[in-house]
Amino acid sequence: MKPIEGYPGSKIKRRTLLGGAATAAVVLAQTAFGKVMQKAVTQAELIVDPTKKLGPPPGAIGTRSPFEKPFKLPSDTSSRTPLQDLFGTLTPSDLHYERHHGGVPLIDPDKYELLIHGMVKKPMIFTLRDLKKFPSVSRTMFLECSGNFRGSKETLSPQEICGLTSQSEWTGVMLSTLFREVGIDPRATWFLAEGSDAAVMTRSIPIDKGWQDTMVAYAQNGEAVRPEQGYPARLVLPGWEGNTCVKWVRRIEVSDKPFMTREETSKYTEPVTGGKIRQFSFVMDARSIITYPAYPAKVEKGWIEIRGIAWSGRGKVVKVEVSTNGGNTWNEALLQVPVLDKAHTGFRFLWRWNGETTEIMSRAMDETGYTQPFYKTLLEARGGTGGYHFNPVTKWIVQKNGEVYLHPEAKK
Ligand SMILES: Nc1nc2c(c(=O)[nH]1)N[C@H]1C(S)=C(S)[C@@H](COP(=O)(O)O)O[C@H]1N2
Ligand SMILES: [Mo]
Repeated sequence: MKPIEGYPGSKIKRRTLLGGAATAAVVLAQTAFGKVMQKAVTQAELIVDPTKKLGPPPGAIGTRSPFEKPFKLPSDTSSRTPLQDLFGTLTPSDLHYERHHGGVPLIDPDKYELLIHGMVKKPMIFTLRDLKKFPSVSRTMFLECSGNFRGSKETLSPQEICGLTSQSEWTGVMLSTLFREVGIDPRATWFLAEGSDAAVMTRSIPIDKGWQDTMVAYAQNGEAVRPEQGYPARLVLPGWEGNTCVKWVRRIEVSDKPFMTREETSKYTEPVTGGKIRQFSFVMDARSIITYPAYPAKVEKGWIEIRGIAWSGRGKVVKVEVSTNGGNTWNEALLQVPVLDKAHTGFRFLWRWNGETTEIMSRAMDETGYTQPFYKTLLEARGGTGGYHFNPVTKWIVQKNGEVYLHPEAKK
């Protein structure tokens, strides 16, 4: 940012602009993110004066500017949302995190069927057309994998630490609507949800959650659910761990007991103190993370808008506090309104950095009074081993030279 010399009437010199871009490219080129940026800056130099040449006509499908290259960091089993590259709280569908136990199946929507059977009056099969005939509901909420924590080294970005969460507007039919169609036996207490991927992933879910707010979603952010997110239909359980949100859902079996599937016995359980293991910990606890400034960003002395997101599976976020002095004092951040229930909520705090090395961090509070725990407290509660549902306060160290790194305490 700089004032234009001699304004009004003066022209910005082309050389000045390109010079600025080239410097930025050199600084950024030292990181992996920088390599992508550098390429984009080089392309920019090909553009002469966009006011002198007719641009291409409207296209059949929109594109992202070639200058913007957010990516999902895929591994064999998951890929993560680049939280540090996003603004606001809606995740572009192609940047929604992915977690697959058996890859992504491609399902023909005309052949899709959802069977509901077990402790019901009349078992039924619903086609996709059937699902779309019922009254529909849209709801903006987050999904989060309960395995959403990584903290092995200082050079991790928000994406690498907790990019297994994303937010979409989901549209579909309430499961309670389908429950009424089949007539649930009043003695039923659980149901099994089964996916039609190579993992045939299954989870047992308390029937109350089915009646309360579980959705069979066929649309995401205004279009059909993407194959990676469960096309043509998936379950979305507001505020509950991502694993219960069975994708490519093909079967629901109503029962009076849980089914004790692999994903709720050997997986998706976490140690607590006393050598015990916690099972069926469905709800995602409140969490927040500063996404700017955060690694790999570099900041300058002066005013900085600290930005981030906060969320809770138990309800609305009511408060986010930010500390810029290692936790000695806390300031209430501004929440972006409207604050939605069980949804990513943007927060911001204006900070004047004096250029000295310091620690910045955020902690979220939800409407149940739950406060996001510190790393050490949480680790102690888990008998020193961590596991799923690990939602600690994330601390960033802002160094004198403006570089930002993850606090070395986060070693899990
Ligand atoms: N059928 C099926 N459903 C599934 C999975 C899967 O592998 N197969 N992964 C689960 C896990 S562990 C998570 S965190 C979420 C991820 O949803 P997403 O890939 O749309 O982000 O889907 C859940 N539903
Ligand atoms: Mo997950």
